[in-house]
Amino acid sequence: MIEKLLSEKNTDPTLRKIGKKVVEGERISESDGVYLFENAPLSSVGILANYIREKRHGDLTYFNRNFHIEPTNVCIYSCSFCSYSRLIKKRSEGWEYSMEDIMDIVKSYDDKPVTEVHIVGGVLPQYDVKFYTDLFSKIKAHRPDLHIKALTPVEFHYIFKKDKISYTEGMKLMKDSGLDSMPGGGAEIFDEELRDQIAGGKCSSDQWLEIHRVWHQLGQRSNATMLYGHIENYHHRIDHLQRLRELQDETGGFQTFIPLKFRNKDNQMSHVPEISVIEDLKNYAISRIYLDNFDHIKAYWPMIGRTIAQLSLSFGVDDIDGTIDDTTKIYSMAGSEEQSPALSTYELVTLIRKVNRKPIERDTLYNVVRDFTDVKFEQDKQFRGYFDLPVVG
Ligand code: V47
Ligand code: SF4
Repeated sequence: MIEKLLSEKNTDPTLRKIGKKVVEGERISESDGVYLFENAPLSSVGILANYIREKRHGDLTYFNRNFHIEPTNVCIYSCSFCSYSRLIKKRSEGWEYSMEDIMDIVKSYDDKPVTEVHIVGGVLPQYDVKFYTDLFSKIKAHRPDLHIKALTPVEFHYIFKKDKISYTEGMKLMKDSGLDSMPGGGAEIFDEELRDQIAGGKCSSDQWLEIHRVWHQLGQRSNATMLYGHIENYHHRIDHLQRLRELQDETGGFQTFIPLKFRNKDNQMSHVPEISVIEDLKNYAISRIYLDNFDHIKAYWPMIGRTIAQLSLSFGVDDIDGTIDDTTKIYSMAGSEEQSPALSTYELVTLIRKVNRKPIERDTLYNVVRDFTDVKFEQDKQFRGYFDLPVVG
C-alpha cells in the first residue's frame, strides 16, 4: 500500500514527498503537517501512520491495570469545555474527598492486581502542597509498588505559587514524597488566544511546558495531551504538536501523546458540534506522523468509546490506556458513549485481539508486565482468575 502512495500513480506530488520523508525517517515540517490535515485522504495518513506504528511496535498494543481517583469536582476555574466541575459557590452539588476518603479508595484495591493509580480533579485551596505530599507518602507507605501518576501543571502552578516556592523546589518535594509520573492533562490547546478563551486563568502554555521540563530534568517521565475538535483550526493543532516535539527533543521525558476529543454535553461549549470519527482518526494518524520523537500514541477509550479505540489501532495508536474500573467521571459527564467506563483485563485483551493486534499488559513506564499474545485463557485455569473470569472446574 505504501508503495502505491509513493509511486507516480499517486497524483498528489506533495503527499508523495511527505510520504517519502516518512519512509526515510525524515521529520515532517509544520507546513507538511497542516497540508496533511487539509488535503490528505484518511486512507493515506492511515497508511503512513500505520507504517510508523508497525515499524516501532509491530502489532503490540499496550494497556495497563489502573484506577482513577478524582478528589473533587469543585474547581476555582471554569474552563468552558469542562462538564465535570462545579464552581465553589455551587460546591454543595459536588464532592470533596478528605485524605481518609482517598486512602479508603486506595485500600479498596488492596486485593486487586492494579499497577497504577491516576489522581486528578478540580483545583481547590485545601488541596495544597502539604496535602498532596502527605497523600503521596501515605499511599507509598501503604502500597509501595503502586505507581502514582498524579496532578498536572494546572494544580502544580497553583499550589507552588500559593506556597511561594519555585517549580524545581515543588517538583522535588513531589518526587521525594512518592509521585512517580505526571499524566498529560491540562495542556488543552497551547495557542495563547484560544487557551485564554476556553481555559482562562489557569497556567499558561509556557508554564505547562516548563513544569514538564523541570520534571523531566529530575529524571522523571510524563505524558502529554491535546484537546481537539472545538474552536481550534489545523494550524493550532500543528502548533501544539510542534511545541511538544521541541520540548521532547530537549528532554526526552514524554512517554505518550494522548489526543482528547472535545465532548460537548452539559458544558459552556455545548453549541460547538462534535467532530466526525474521520477527523478523530486523521488526528491520531497525523499526531503519530508528526511526533517522531514520542514512543507511544494513546487512544483513551473512555473518551472515544471502545469501537473507535479498536479502529485507531490501524491509524497510529499503540496504547489504549487501562481497565479504569469505572473510576473517572470526566468523560461520562461530558457525553461519552462510555457511561460507566470499566473493562476487565479479559475484555481489554479480547478487544485488542479482535482487531488482530497483540495485547501487552504494561506498567506505567512501559515495562512489560505480561504478554498476552499466545495466552489461551479460555482453557487456562491460572489465567481465568487473572482475567477476572470466574474460576470454574
Ligand atoms: O485536561 C475535560 C480533558 C483532561 C473534556 O496521561 C475533556 O495517561 C474532552 O488528561 N471533552 C484530563 N476532553 C484527562 C487527561 C488524561 C486522561 C487519560 C489519560 C491521561 C494520561 C490523561 O480531560 C483535561 C481536558 O483536556 N477534558 N473535559 C471534554 N468535555
Ligand atoms: Fe477545573 Fe480542570 Fe475542569 Fe478546568 S478542566 S474547570 S481546571 S476541573
